[in-house]
Amino acid sequence: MAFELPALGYEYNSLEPHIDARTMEIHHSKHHNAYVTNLNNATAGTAVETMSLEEICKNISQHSMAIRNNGGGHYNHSLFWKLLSNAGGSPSAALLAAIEKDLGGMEAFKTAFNNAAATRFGSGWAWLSVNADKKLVVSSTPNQDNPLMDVAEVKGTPILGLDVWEHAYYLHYQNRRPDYISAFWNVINWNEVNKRFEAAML
Ligand code: MN3
Repeated sequence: MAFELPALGYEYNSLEPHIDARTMEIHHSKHHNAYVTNLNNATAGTAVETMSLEEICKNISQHSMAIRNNGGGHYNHSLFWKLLSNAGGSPSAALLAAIEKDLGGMEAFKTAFNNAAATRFGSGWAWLSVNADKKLVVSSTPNQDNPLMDVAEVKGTPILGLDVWEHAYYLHYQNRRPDYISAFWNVINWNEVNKRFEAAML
């Protein structure tokens, strides 16, 4: 069973002006699509092609670099599209309480997350995850790694992530990654984050 490019669930222009339609179109139909194609090529005819992306990530150190990069890329982008919305929303009371307890409040969390996103050298991601102790942690990963991977410095179940590869923002923001990071806060699908937080706390 081959891996497939998921539909976005909204229009390419839905997130404007924060993330422009052209960037969304290229990011989804070209970049994400290439990760899916390359993952299928790397896993065809092997046991890996029937595994879930979560399973693959969990033992990523046992897989090839092609599977790490493209499996990570497929997992990360499939999650990222769901975390974006023009519908607004806000963190649930339970999530806010955990942010207060584990990260020192919403402002401290935003500062830590923005800092993780801004200081990731080269390409990568910023994350908010629930770790094995059911605590919220902010981290960043290089390339297409993520906190599910056994190679991640900070491990956990990601509930929010931001792609800081240049392909995610360069057409509209050029070198202004911090502007893209602040715009991201306007298009977070908090209902999805809340749902993932609840599931990760079970
Ligand atoms: Mn990307």
